[in-house]
Amino acid sequence: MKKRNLSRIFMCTAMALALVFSALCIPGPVAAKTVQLNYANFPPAPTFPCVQMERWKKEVEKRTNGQVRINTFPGGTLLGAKNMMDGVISGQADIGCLCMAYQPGRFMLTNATSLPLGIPSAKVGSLVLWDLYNKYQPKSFAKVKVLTMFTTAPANIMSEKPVKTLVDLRGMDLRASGGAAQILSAWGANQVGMPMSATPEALQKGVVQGLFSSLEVMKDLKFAEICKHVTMTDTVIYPFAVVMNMDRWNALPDDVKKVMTELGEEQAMWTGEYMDSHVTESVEWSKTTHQVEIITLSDAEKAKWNALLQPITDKWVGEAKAKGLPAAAIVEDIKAFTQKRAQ
Ligand code: 3IO
Repeated sequence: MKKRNLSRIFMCTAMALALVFSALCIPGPVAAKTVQLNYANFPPAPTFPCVQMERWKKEVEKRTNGQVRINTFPGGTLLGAKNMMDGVISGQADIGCLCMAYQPGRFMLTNATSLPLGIPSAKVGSLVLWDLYNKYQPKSFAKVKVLTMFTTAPANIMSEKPVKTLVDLRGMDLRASGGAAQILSAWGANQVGMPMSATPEALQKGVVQGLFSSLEVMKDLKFAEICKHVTMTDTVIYPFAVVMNMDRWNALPDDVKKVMTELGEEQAMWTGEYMDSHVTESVEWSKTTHQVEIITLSDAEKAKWNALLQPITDKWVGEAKAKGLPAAAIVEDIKAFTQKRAQ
């Protein structure tokens, strides 16, 4: 090859590199570095964990002026109900929404919010859970950044056959998880454990004849088509967490971290309020569209149901103590936070 050709190739390459380099350096929106984050969720898109995910996405994108883009994956398309925590720790997703009831032993401290301690609503439950998390900073979340937490509204029985007494409940196959499952067992039902995302099929196939959870799913998952009876118990909430991969969190610019941190409690409150009002809407819809019967227990009957629940808290206190947790203080704090947040 002639020397002149070689120098021409060299010149062209240098110019091309210079062009690419200057393009990268142009300030303004074209070159602003956007951070893309993948957010995994386990249940179908119309359910409340996904509704809150879309709200969080919108707020973060708005408050960071588009510096952050969130790609949402509802319906277990990126991670499923039971591998949410490990999938976020290992970085398969950047952010994940998990239900603590699906791994009761793993999230023992925060699962104390699903003891029968009288949390009255999703709004209060969400703030109490947030308070409890911030006070105790449990080890189970040490490997992730917790972005927010929230709870369902109190659980009630949705069933194919009416449940009016403990006798009606005995041996009935009902789906629940975690703390709610222990309560069903104490009442004599045959508790079947599985995530909410597996429940529509289990109901369809007759594996279970109902479930024990918050009532917005009567509408969102169309359970009112199968479960024509609801028995009001208002006993127990399911706690949730939204967690982020620690390396991805540490790599975020400070102003983005600030936006997400400030959104933590606000998002808990927003989700609680959304859940509470959506439960009301779902119950009305179930009554008018599917003629669902709402059963309220008499005071005498409710007293019988409640009497069976004290051993559950005692058992949790014993197990938590054995694991070195300040169990009695945790239970007292949940009661005190409930009083404070219900005002
Ligand atoms: C729940 C979980 C996913 C979608 C909607 C939901 N409503 C209430 C829950 C609580 C829960 O995790 C469960 O298994 O009952």
